[in-house]
Amino acid sequence: MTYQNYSLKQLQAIDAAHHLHPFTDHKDLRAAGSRMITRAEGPFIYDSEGNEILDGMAGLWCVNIGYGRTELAEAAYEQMKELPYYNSFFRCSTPTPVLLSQKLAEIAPPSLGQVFYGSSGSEANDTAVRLVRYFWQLEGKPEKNRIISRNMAYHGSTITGASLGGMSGMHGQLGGAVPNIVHVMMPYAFELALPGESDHAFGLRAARAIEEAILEAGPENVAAFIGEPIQGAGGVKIPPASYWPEVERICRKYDVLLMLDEVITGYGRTGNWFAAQTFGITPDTITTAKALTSGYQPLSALLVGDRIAATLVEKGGEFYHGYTYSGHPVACAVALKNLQIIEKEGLVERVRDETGPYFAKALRERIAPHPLVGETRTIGLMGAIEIVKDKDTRERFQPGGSAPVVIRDHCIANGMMLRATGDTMIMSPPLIWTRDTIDMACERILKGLDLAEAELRRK
Ligand code: PXG
Repeated sequence: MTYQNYSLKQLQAIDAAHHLHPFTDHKDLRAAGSRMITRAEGPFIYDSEGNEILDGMAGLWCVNIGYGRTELAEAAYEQMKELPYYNSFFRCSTPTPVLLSQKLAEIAPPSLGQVFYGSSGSEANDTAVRLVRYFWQLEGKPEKNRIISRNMAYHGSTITGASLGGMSGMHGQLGGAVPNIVHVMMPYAFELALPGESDHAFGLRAARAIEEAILEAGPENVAAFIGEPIQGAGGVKIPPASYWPEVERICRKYDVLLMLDEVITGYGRTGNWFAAQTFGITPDTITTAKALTSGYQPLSALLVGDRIAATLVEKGGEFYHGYTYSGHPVACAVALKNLQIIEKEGLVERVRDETGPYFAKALRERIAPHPLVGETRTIGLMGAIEIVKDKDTRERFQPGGSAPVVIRDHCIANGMMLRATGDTMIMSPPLIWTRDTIDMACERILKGLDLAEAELRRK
């Protein structure tokens, strides 16, 4: 690549002049200059200055098989040579999305055997909303179109994604959200459980908030409930075991469709192919993207349940919906190879049986005792560290999450990439992490916490 001819300062200047970044305060960024990540290998990323950083976020929750996998590059290269692009409209198809659909049907819960492709999680959620609302029209119930979501949910950044999401900052900038979407409480026991309330009871109470929203609207007006099995960008909020089965029961009771957004949790993250399997529930749709290709190509797959698919096929006629890149042959070739690698290396089982439990223990025994840590929680290779000023009272530093940003910056300076969101540090490492990588991560995080504590308590 020709970027080697540019200095970091030059690249930063061009970046500042021409590049509008996602979720970024541009004035801040342009004053500071962006960190330039230039290459990556295995679990590590490297910046332009040669710093090695252990990537605790798998890129952005996606690089599940780690970096530097030449097999994926070869799969893309071979497919590009043979057929770089053709569409799946107008009674055409290409082989790789066909074969990928078969593979996805094999690993998905049994009743979710059909797939609609897009290029991003946001697109897949747009498709899901359109499909669910069209389903009820076809069933003769067009008024059944309200969708229930949750506070702090993240479902993408298109207008539909942001409307489904429960981030108030995003809603504030929309200038009008997609109508008929309402939000209920999230199952976040650390902040929302009542004094003395058990996890089990809290999970049931959080599920009941969905039932109340259904009854308030009237079940005849409610199309679906959508939720991330574990709220990811919102802070790795892992619901109590009682939550999802109760949500499923409530949805079935009122004939409200259950939509799971597994853009983060799909493809092994929780120790099963999908978190639906981890929680033992069967939704009507599953949104997936990210780790479907381990981020090596943009691709999303909406898994569609039998009930919706049967109505669409039997009564739907032409569904006026699709993207130029639906079923992109190169992205699908890369996804097929990625899934093959996950299977061949037994990464899903490894997370379930070995690295997931080790990660949980490591965070619990080594990170949780730190004076800045109120709680650690994990599921599979997804983790959260709650940051508090006072361990006993759970008092936070200033609201708005400035302390976690201080910690994050110390961690990055010590070779550890993780995210700060609100009052929580979050992690979602590649599934190739071993016990040794987890040990290395703990050491680096502890160092970051210590340095941050000295800085925060000085203020
Ligand atoms: N659903 C979920 C659950 C997601 O996490 C999307 C949908 C949207 O996917 P696309 O591919 O359109 O971005 C996501 C994306 C963060 C962060 O800060 C998380 C995401 C995206 C950007 C930032 O953790 N998740």
